[in-house]
Amino acid sequence: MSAAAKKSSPTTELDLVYGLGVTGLSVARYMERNGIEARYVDSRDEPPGASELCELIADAETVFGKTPKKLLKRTSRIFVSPGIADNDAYLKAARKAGIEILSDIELFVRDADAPFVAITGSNGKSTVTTLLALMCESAGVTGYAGANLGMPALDLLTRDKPDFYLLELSSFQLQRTKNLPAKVAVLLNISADHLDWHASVDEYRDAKYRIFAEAETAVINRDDDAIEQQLPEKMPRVSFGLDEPETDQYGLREEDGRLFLARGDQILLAVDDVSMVGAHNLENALAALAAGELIGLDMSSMLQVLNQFPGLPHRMQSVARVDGVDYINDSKATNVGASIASVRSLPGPIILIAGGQGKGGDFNQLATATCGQLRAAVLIGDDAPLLEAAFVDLTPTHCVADMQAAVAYAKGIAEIGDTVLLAPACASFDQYEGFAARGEDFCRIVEVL
Ligand code: UMA
Ligand code: ADP
Repeated sequence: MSAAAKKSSPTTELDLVYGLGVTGLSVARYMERNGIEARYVDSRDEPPGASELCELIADAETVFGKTPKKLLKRTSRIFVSPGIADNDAYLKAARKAGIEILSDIELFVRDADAPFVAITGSNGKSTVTTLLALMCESAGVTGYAGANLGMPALDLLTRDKPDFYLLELSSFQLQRTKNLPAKVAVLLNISADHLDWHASVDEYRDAKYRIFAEAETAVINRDDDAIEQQLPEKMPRVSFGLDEPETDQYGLREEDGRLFLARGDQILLAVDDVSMVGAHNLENALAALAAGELIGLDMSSMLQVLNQFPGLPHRMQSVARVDGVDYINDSKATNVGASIASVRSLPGPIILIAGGQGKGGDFNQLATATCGQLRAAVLIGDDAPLLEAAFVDLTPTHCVADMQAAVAYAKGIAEIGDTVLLAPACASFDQYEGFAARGEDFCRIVEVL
């Protein structure tokens, strides 16, 4: 499309905002608020934020549909959106030209006027970030949640100063953020994901570990020894896990035949009284308690949240029971690790609906870990053939055209007491706008049953 030089002189060196989605627009608002002139580039002809940018900065200099290298000669810094992978040719050229490449999170950190908690992990980030926000509210503390979840980080800065910012951070955002002095850094778990963006699993893990680089304190998962090894030696830490906790750690304790969330030997709340479903959500609950304690939230307010919060939509969401069969929407299970956790948190037999874009995930791992519990795997989307190859020798497997056909097939083979579980282990973008649209489609189809 157009390459419009409307404002600056052709030789002026300016900042360049690369990507005009949710993040790029939040950077544009930041630039506008701070009177910083920038150019806006997006490789798409019609990027989602184009018209909003036009309303925001009427004479913004924009280049859409191409990424002109000659513009780099007149660029001081690039603010790049997280969805653009590091091996992008334009970014490579910028790096070669010695241009500073920054994330919106780097800008946020420079301007943040209150301490922040940073939360990452392959799975459970949104749940833990939301739990912490609710716990803050329950304890009468102001905590603004955002970044990879909900409001982009830079927009949080336009609100009144809070007690804490609560940032959900993706590996993409972490990889491009040099300074991250979090008051509390939470690393929930690591299982392979986003191998269509990251060069290797090691690079993905390293991006996650960056969360600790400058943190004051850490919350870590005891199940993953590699995580603890990455912590700077003297960094105070609190661990969580589903085993019995030692003093000052979070875990589960059995008393009189009942299982409880516990801190050291202190019993906190019966597992039966936690509203969220699934063992993985107990880990999330324990991690949120640990982080909440480190920012000074009072325990009873936090436990009240765990007792009441049923979980976010599209995460282990009970949709209906039809003819003695439960239907569960876990559309947000977008990688192999999440899908395994999802299947393991249910008693079975399960009819698993999976498929979409696999992002380089290891479906053999999924097929092996779940085969004992599955009545069948019903597969949809672009990578259904890859899933089929992994499942076919272990579990009855059936490929169908779409969600409608998947639910119909699952209903046809389900027996009383079964669960039909949507936990796709894949991104949804081949068939839907996102995981929420996929989950809503599943719910709508099930409700018609
Ligand atoms: N794109 C282009 N050309 C461009 C710019 C972007 O093709 O010039 C493509 C990207 O390759 C990508 C898509 O556009 O496929 C969106 O990328 P983006 O960086 O513009 O995305 P934003 O709209 O800014 O949204 C991002 C996060 N998305 C990603 O990291 C892919 C959102 O997380 C986040 O909420 C938002 O910033 C605000 O911080 C979504 C997500 O899927 C929920 N995150 C991944 C996840 O959770 O697994 C990491
Ligand atoms: P994220 O923001 O990291 O994607 P969510 O809280 O949205 O995490 O949960 C996404 C999915 O990940 C859930 O639907 C569930 O299948 C799985 N999941 C959630 N928490 C965990 C956990 N602690 N360990 C493993 N899998 C999890």
